[in-house]
Amino acid sequence: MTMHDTPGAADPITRFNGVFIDNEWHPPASGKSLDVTDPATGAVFARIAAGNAADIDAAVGAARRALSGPWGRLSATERGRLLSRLGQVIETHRDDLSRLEARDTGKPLDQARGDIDTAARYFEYYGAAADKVHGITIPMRPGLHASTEYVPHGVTGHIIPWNYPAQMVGRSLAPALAMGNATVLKPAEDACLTALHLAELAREAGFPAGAINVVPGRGEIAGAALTAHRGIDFISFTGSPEVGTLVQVAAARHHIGCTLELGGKSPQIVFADADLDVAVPAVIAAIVQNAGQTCSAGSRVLVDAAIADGFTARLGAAFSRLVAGAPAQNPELGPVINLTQHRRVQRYCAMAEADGIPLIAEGRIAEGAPAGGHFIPPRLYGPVPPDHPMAQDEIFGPILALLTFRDEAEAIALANGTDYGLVAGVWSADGSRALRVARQIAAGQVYVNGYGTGGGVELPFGGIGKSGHGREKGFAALYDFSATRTLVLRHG
Ligand code: TXE
Repeated sequence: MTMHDTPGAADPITRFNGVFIDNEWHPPASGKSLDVTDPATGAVFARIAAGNAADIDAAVGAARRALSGPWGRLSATERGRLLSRLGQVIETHRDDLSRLEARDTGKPLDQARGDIDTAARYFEYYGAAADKVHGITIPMRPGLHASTEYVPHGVTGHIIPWNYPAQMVGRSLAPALAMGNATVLKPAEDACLTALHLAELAREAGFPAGAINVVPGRGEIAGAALTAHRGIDFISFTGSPEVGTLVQVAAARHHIGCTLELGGKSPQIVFADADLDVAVPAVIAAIVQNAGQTCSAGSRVLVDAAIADGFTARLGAAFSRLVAGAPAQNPELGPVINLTQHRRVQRYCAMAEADGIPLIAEGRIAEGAPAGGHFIPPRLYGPVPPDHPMAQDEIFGPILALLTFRDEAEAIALANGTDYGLVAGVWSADGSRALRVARQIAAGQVYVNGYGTGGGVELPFGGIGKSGHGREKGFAALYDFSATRTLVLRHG
């Protein structure tokens, strides 16, 4: 990523080459822009603003004014209507947004389409929910009336990653807006064009100035400025554990809350009685989706030793049919986002090979895939020793680690044997066993005989341990993006 002194070259997409504050595009205070690279070709195709602390300050100021302006005066129902309208506007721009998302992230076009639909669904869901967050009344002694209500934090800061830019805007901003917060978003420098486009669509949907402000830029500059700003009342962060720690420290310095979603090393536990016709494709989809660059990627498969040989053969055969390619080639998976990620994934593969971990199966890179693309053929390794980095670290690539277990207790111990705890899958025809095991897994979400099924917008999501804390999605996010106010009235 290179800095330029002159934003706005003729060739690359420069339509979103600004900071979006108070419903208007502004040139960044730095006067500089950042190159955006197509992960499938390695070529620069767009420029975005290199936002800095001055832009963040202007955005926070706009958000604060919005709270006491037209945005802050809307009722919950009116906010909900705007959110629902934005969901509809997103759908009318589905084709443009999907193409932009596929180009920016390198993912196959049909996956990008699904992402845009999910982004729209977040706005629709939280639009409908905005006026349904009820407080309670609390029985007290005679003469006292006590009740609760949910009030917005104020200005919320949102830092999101590059793996699902449009979806993340919906997931992070929609519940915050539903509760009446005014927002400042710092999208990721590696992929943020749809996030910027969505800000413009929010204006089209009728959002008043200052409710949504977007400042792209480098994490250590614009992101750090956002977390350090005294005018922020709550921070929502999705990204790496390392940066998550910095965010939490910054939040602690000014005594505000934060939600951290920091990825995972999510296990899929396959018992001997599992329906493999369903489990095998689901295990593959969970690691191949977005080339493994998904916080909830099922990156470990734990297999009952009793079926390990047959299962491994079946999974391996399916793995070797997988093809990585450019979005236009309609592959199962695209490239990884950049050279840094490419090197990181290759480093893990080299480590596995150096440590003698067998490569069970490998997919391939499509013929004619652009030479500059960051493609990695999906790989299945196993058996992987439980304490090996392949079984412990979030690799964020299409690399699946296979481990075996002998009994239920060992399966649970392996599943819980990392620092992470985001999602898990349990596959078994025995319902009581599946439930018994699911309840002993230390993770925010556990799926039985499915993985990530249902789209997830409605389902509370978040981690424990190194996966972070706080909950997004579903009604849980509405509670995280607000504070309980208790009202007590003495009467009579
Ligand atoms: O993340 P970063 P990176 C994991 C995944 C991946 C690794 C590194 O394992 O391989 O993290 O990815 C902003 N103050 N996940 O380097 O740097 C940054 O600009 C404030 C899992 O891309 O954490 C971007 O907007 N903000 C994860 C966002 O943080 C800062 C998704 C995430 O970038 C900052 C992504 C700073 N000092 C990566 N430095 C998931 N949970 O799904 C950077 N940022």
